[in-house]
Formats: sequence, structure tokens, C-alpha cells
Amino acid sequence: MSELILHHYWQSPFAHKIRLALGLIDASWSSVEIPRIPPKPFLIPLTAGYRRTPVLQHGADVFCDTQNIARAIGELTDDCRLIPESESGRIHAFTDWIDGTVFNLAARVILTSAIDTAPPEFIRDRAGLYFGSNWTPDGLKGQLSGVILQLSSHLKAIDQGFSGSGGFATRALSYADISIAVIAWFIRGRWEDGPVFLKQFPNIERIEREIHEQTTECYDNLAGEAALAIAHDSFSCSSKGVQSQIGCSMYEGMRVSIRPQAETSDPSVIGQLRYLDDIRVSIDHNAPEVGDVVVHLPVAGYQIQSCE
Ligand SMILES: N[C@@H](CCC(=O)N[C@@H](CS)C(=O)NCC(=O)O)C(=O)O
Repeated sequence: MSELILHHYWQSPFAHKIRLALGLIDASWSSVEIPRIPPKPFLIPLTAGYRRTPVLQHGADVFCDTQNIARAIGELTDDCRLIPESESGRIHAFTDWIDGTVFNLAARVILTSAIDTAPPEFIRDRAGLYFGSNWTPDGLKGQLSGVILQLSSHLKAIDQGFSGSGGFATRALSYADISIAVIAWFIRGRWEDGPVFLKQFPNIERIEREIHEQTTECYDNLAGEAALAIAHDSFSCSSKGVQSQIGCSMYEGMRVSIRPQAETSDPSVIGQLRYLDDIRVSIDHNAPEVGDVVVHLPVAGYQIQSCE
């Protein structure tokens, strides 16, 4: 069994990003398969309510959101190939934009195209997460052409950003290239026009191919109950302390709620503030199934609010 435990399901594009990230640095991991829609009984006790996929567990430390997970993989494995220090700002800014703007457009195209065929409860769940509460099937269908145009405009810009060989931000392939490859993998596999659509972007297709050729998949399977037991038997040594910020009044031990900034149906994550810097927020959480754990989220893209 590996110390890195990925809670995921195989169809998830964000989880695929992390599987590829682990694969690009030859890291081995344990796979806990979780359901595609709630309830997620072996995930929620660990995450203080965070329900998205994937989640990376390392003992009693629980890392949510792929931006944060990619960073954590570098820290936990001491391997900076995914996000080389000198390019870290550029890679994070770029992948943040891909995960938000570009992924959201791709998800709109794929969900709209599947609206009459996918299980209704799946469409309802995902539309609530990605489009907020005011969506209608006809509204989504009416916007489809405009959404495809936006998606192709962004992909064209990315495609033109490559200089013939190597990666987008670095000569060797990095996390930025993985993010691009996953968008292509998602569009190719889930939208029937995807393979033809992608032919317009030869550099993106090259990166998708090279990333999948250069990654190994080294994992074993672990039951959800066993992962909870590992958290229960572990102790987090993660940092404590709250960095001060102008105009901001947060302190260690404060009870906070954390949720995505966008309008979504995600539940809030609630706990005691343990650590906060420019990049990461960590909370102490306790549940009978896992004992004391620390849940880590990124600051960018999440609203942290006092519950006191
Ligand atoms: N910002 C999050 C987004 C993750 C996300 O939206 N994942 C999708 C799966 S690809 C999800 O959680 N879907 C709902 C679910 O699995 O319950 C991240 O980077 O990890």
C-alpha cells in the first residue's frame, strides 16, 4: 500500500489530471473508488463536507482541489518536476484559468450534448455544481453553439502558445501540459464530435499523446473503510499559524466555513482554522470515523468566512 491515497472515480477528468500528475513523476498510490454522485459515506467524514473529486489523503492530512493536490504531491514526494519552482507562478495561474474558464466551457458542451441521454439525476447534480440554480435544458441547448465557439477560441489560443516541441510553460512536460491534455481527453471521450473538433488543434493533440505516453500508472486498490482507518490511526504534523493580511481578521482556532467562490450547490466545509497563507487554508476537523484530521484547501477560488 502506498502512502498517497487518491479518492476518485475513473471517469472524472479532474481525477485523471491527478492520476497523470502522479504518473509523470512515477509516484505509486492507492486507489479508493468513490461514487460519482452523493452519498459518499467514505469520503465526507474525511473532508468535513467537501464532496468534489478527487481528494488526496496522506495519513490524517486531506488535500482537496487539484491545484492544492498538485502542490501537495510536490511537497510530499519532494519532486518538483510537475511544478518547477522557477515556473510555479506561471503554471498555477495558467492551470487555474484552464480549470475554471476552459473546463467549464468543455463541461457545458458535454453536459448539454448528453442532456437527453444521461441519467437525469446525474445531469441535475452536475448542472447544479457547474451552472448554479438558474439553468434549464432549453437554455443550455440554446447557448450550445456560442459555448462551442468560446471553447474553440480558447483552445486555438493555447494551441498557438506552443513553440513546436516541448511543453507549454517548460521544455520538459509539466502540470500545465497535464491540464491541457486532460481537457482534450475529456472532450475526446465524452462528446461525439470531440475527436473531429480536436483535429483543429494539432499541438494540443500532440501534448495529449505525449502526456499519456510518458505517464506510468502504478497503484493498488484500497477499500474506503481502510482509508478511514488509516486516517484514524495517523497524526497530522502539518503547519499551524495564520499569516496576517491587510484588512483581514482571521485567527488560529477561529471557526470558519469554506466554499467555492462561484455560484454552485457545493456544501460548505466547516472547521477550526489551523493554517492560512497566500496559497493554502487548513482546518482541523474531527469525525468519529476518522478522529482528528486536517483538511487543506486552496485560498484562490474559495470564500473563507467566519462562523462565529
Ligand atoms: N476545483 C475542483 C473541481 C473538481 C471537480 O469539479 N470535479 C468533478 C469531477 S471531474 C466533481 O467533483 N464532480 C462532482 C462529484 O464528483 O461529486 C478541483 O480542481 O479539484
